Amino acid sequence: MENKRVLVMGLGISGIAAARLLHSRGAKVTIVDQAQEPASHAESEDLRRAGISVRWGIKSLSREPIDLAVASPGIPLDNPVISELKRRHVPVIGELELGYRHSYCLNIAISGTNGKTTTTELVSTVLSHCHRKTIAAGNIGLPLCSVVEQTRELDFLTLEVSSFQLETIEYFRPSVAVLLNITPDHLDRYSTMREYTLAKARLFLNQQDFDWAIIQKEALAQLRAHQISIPSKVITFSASDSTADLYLDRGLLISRLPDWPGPLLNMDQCLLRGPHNAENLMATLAVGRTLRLPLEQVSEALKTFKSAPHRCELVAEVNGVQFVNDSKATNLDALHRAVQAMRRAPGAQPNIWLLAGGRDKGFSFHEVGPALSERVKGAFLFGETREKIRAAWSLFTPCTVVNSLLEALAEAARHAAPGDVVLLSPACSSFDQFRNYQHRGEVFRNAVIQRVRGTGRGRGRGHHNPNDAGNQAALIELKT
Ligand code: UMA
Repeated sequence: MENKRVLVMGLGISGIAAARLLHSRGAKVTIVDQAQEPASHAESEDLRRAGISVRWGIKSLSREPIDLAVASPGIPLDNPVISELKRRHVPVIGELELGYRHSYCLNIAISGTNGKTTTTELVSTVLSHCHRKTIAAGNIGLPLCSVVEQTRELDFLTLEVSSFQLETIEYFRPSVAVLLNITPDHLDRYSTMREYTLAKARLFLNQQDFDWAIIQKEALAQLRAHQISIPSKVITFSASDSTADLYLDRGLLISRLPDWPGPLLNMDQCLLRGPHNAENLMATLAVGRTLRLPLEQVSEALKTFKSAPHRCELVAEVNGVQFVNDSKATNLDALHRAVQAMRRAPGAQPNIWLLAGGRDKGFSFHEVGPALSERVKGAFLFGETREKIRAAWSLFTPCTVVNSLLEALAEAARHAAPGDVVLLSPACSSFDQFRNYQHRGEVFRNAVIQRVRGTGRGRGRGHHNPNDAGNQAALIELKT
C-alpha cells in the first residue's frame, strides 16, 4: 500500500476503519462521503489531523489519479461514483475484502438473512469457552479493518458477513462458511430474490475443497435452484427437514453424520428458544465439529448462552401480559419466526398483540398473513409503511393505524388480557423514526419499564436508566 493513492467511500464506521488501516500502511488516503458535512464531526477532524484527506458532499470524481477504491457496505454497486471508477478501470473492493487481505488468521464467516448476529456470538462464545482466541467482528458492528492488528494473536476471526459486504469481495475465503437461511430482505437494494441469493452465495466463492460449508438444507436447495455449486465440504442442518445432517426432533438436536451420530444437545437445557434458534445452535455445533472442539465443552457454552437484546427479548410480564422486544426483526421472515416462538394460549387461540411498521424494504406483506391469522389478536401499525401493511394484513387480523410506536404500545397494553403477549416485531427498518433498530428497541423497552414501575407489579428484566432522554420521551408519550 506504500504511496498508493486510495479512495475510501463512506464516512461511517467501515470507511473510517478502512481509511485508518490504509494510512497506517503508508497509503495516501482520501475518504469521501456523498452526504453534506455535519456541523461538527469529531472523527473528520481526527482523520484530517492524522493526514487523511476528508471530503463531504462528493457526487462525482475529480480527475486525480486513483490506484484503488474501497467502498463501504451501505454503498450499492450501481452508485454513480462506483460506475465512474469502473469506467476508469480503478479496482473497487469492499472494506471486508481489504480487512481480509491484511489479517493474519483464519476466519469463520457467518451469513444468512436472519440469525447472523446470534450465531456469530454463539460461535465466538464457544471458541472462547474452548480456549481458542477469537474476536467477533464484521457486520456485527466492529469493522474487520479495525481489528486487523489484533488478528496476529488470534486463532480465528469470527465474522458476521452481510450480502452487501459479499458484493465487493475478490479473494475473501472463509475456512468455515455458515449460511443460515435465505428469505426476502433488502429488496430495496436487490431487484430480485435471485440477485440477493447470488450475493449471499459469494460467501463460498473462493472456498477450496478442504474448507467447510455449513448450510441450512433449504438454503442449499435455493442455491442449487440457481445452479450454484459449493466447492467445499458440506454439512447441512434444518429445524424442519429431518433428512439434513443435523436436524431437530422433539427438542433434540441430532446428528446423522456417519462419523458423529446421535443426539448432540437438548433444547430444553438451553436458554435459547424456538426453531430458528435450534438452527443457530445446530450451525454452531457443526462449526465446533469442523474445528474438532470437544462436544462436552461446546454444549456447556451453548446451554448458558443468552440472546443479545432486541431479539425476542422478554422485557417484562405485567398482570400476566408479556412484553417482548424483537426490534431486530427488520424483515418478514424474522417476524414470522418471532410469532412462532411466542408462548401459546390455552386452546391455541390467538394471543399476540403485534406492533409493526417502519421503513419499507420492498416486501409483499401479505405473504405472512396466514401465519398472523393463527396467532395474532390484533396489529397496531406505525411508521411510513403503516398503510401498505394495513392493506396487506386486514384480511388476516384486525389492524389499527397509529402515529407512533409508543401509541401502538399504549393501545396494545390497553387491549391485552392475562396470557397475552405484546410483541414489537416491526418487519421493517427503523430509519424513518429512529436512529437504528437498537434505538427503536430501547424506546420500547424503556416505555414498558415505565409501565412496570407505574403499576408497581411485574417482573422487569430491562436495564433502566432514568436519565435516558428516549426513556423520558417514552414516559411522557405514554402518559398523554
Ligand atoms: N454513503 C454514501 N453513499 C451512499 C450510501 C452511504 O456516501 O450511497 C455514506 C453515508 O452518508 C454514511 C456512510 O456512507 O456516512 C455509511 O456507510 P455504511 O452505510 O456502509 O455504514 P457503516 O457505518 O460503515 O456500517 C456498515 C454496515 N452498514 C450497512 O451495511 C448499511 C453495518 O451493518 C456494519 O455493522 C458496519 O459497517 C461494520 O461492518 C449494519 C446493517 O444494517 C448494522 N447491515 C445490514 C443488515 O445487517 O441487514 C446489511
